Amino acid sequence: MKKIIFATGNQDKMGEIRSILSDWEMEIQSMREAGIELEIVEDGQSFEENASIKAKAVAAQVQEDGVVVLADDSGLEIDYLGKEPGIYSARYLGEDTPYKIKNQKILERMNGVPKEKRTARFVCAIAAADKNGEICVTRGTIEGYIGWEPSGAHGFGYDPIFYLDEYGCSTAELSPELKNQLSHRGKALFAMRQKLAEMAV
Ligand code: ITT
Repeated sequence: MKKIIFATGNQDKMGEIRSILSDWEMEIQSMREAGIELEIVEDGQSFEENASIKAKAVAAQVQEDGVVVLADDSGLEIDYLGKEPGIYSARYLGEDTPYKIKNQKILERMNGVPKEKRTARFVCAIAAADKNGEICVTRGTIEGYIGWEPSGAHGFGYDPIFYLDEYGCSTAELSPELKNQLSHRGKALFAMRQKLAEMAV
């Protein structure tokens, strides 16, 4: 393997991915940097399926040998809401709706719900593919709960309302370095690096 292309159009994710993989001596390009523009229909029924759909769609556009395409499909599962928004996290209330509004709506739906029923987790599936198809998929999760108000300015998306018991704050209040060490994305990418090394890809 001589290069990784990341099949994401989400700049916040891409920033975290670059930082998580910063010690890897490997060329890492975003889809846009690789000159690939694609509208991908994410119609899978799980994080793993959607990650695989994205990785395979982009890998099918790559001609060069030695290139592995990785894709991240992630989201927030809230137990009290039947695991919503789950795989629909980006589309919840509409793709272009600001997260301030999405987060407010979730807090409203959780109004009056006691702490023990506010459990939630971020999930991240990372899929790897090359031009011959899927290579493997990994998953990482981080357990937490939905707080009572948004807090913190780091991170993105649902970070301001997702709190960690061990730290007593939201993941938007953690330093980016600490979030990346603990996060669903950090864990899934770590597992993916190990798998690719074991498989000698
Ligand atoms: P790509 O498909 O182009 O990668 P996307 O934003 O559409 O970008 P997903 O379908 O995987 O990506 O949706 C992930 C959503 O889950 C993301 O937009 C956030 O709303 C949420 N999410 C995932 N990881 C998160 C994190 O670390 N912090 C906060 N929210 C997160």
